Amino acid sequence: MAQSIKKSSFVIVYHRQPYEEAVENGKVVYKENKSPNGIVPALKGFLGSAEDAVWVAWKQVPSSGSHDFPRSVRINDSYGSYDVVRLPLKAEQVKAFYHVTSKEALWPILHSFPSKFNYAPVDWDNFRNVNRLFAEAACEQASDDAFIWVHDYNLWLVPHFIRQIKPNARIALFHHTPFPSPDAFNVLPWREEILGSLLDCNIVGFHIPRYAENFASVACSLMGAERHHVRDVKGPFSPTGTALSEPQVTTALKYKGRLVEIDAWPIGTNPAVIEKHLSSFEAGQRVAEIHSEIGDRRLIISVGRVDYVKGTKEMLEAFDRLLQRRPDLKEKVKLFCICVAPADGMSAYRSAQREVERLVGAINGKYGNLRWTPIMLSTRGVPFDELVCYYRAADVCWITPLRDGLNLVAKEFIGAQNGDPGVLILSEFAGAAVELTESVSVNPYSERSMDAAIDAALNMREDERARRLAKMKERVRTWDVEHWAQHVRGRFEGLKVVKPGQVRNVAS
Ligand code: GDG
Repeated sequence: MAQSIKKSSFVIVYHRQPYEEAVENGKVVYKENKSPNGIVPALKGFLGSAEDAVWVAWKQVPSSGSHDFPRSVRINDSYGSYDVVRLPLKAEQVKAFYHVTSKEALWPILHSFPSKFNYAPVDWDNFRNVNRLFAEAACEQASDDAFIWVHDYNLWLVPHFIRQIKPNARIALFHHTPFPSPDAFNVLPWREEILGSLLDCNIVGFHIPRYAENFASVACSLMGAERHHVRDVKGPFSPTGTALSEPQVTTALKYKGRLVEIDAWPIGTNPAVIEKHLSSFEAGQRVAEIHSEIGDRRLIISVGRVDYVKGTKEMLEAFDRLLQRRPDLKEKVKLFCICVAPADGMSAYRSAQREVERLVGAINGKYGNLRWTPIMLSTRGVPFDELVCYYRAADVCWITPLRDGLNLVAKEFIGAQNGDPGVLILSEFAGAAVELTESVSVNPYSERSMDAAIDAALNMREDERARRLAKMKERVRTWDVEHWAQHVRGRFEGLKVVKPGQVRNVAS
């Protein structure tokens, strides 16, 4: 552990710390997260490869009294050596900034649920202030022309504050969520301030072209930006024919004499690590155990956080109808629903969790008996080593979000398949659906579509399952997290400072 002194040329700003902090034998330890997938490991891949990289995150501190912890810690893990700088935030700041403004006001709009937008409790001054603190913490670490990479909507105002402190910094902001159409986005009363900050970036990133186009539409219609460069959409995306397809995508906007680049590239997973783990003796044994626990039943798996956008309620209702419609499936099918409960204080998700628990209880009560419980629900996280064994053993992976930025679970399931090919049912409204076009595509807003999808998955012949899986496996392997990293690095390197405060992309 050491204080960071040197200014860094590469700073990542993401609200979460990239490890689990625990106290063991009276000593604070920083444990590496086990999963090779998700936002944190994807970003850590960048830290190890940069010599003087810094990660800026928050750390919650007591509301009153002193708090004594090292602001900066040196981490050495399998990704390399890097500094993590922790911004102290009091519980009430975290609640107002993250639990209320981010989750109750911004999240529903990002996911096109204006009816859930909750304006009343928002303290926008607090949100702005926390964003300013993040920007100041990042700038303290960064050299004048550093590359500062900000992540997600809860730090939307950070680029604006960085630009004020460091006019020559190269700033990117990546969205892990969808970006909605102007009709939904414009519900936000702070829309000009948010857009102004995003247009202070050099690059604004999204998972798929649709979100990039939505952003370009808002920037043009609200702020008077102009489309500077538009190109045809090609791999890994399907340009037409799916709910989130876009045939063309804007790659640069002109705003106040500056170029703001737009990037659409989806995060990948690490299928090699999943395959390696699953080829171990222990994993093989665990998969065999799961098969023997399930017996001659078909195993359906559904994995995600408790969140109304994830469509768990709609999936459970479809499972209820399935058991009602198909008495032949009695005792022949088991749904393992991993629906991880959020951290305390997230009132936005409390009713979603209650609804999931109520439905599971009702379905098990309606169809189950002493030999058979149709649904096994886990609101606790399952260790990653175990999760991938369930992916491997499952016959069907059922992913039905009403909206989802991408959905990494879908890609992890594909990456874990081997032997008897499993079927992926994937909502048309998950960003990953534009890549995984051989999944059984489903519209979670339509009961008929939901019923047809689960029937198709359970009835699909082995040759058809194998054909679809082979195509998706190739895609998940090709467009993996390393490919994402290479792509992003390429875009960063393409940025060239031409004169103070101005940046252009040499490629465009
Ligand atoms: C956001 C966007 C976007 C889940 N349950 C367990 C577990 N997980 C892991 C999965 C996967 C990750 O959590 C979930 O990733 P998703 O992409 O599905 O969803 P979000 O958490 O909503 O993430 C999303 C993503 O950012 C990336 O940009 O795709 O759209 O909402 O890696 O494996 N892991 C373990 N136990 C569990 O029970 N170990």
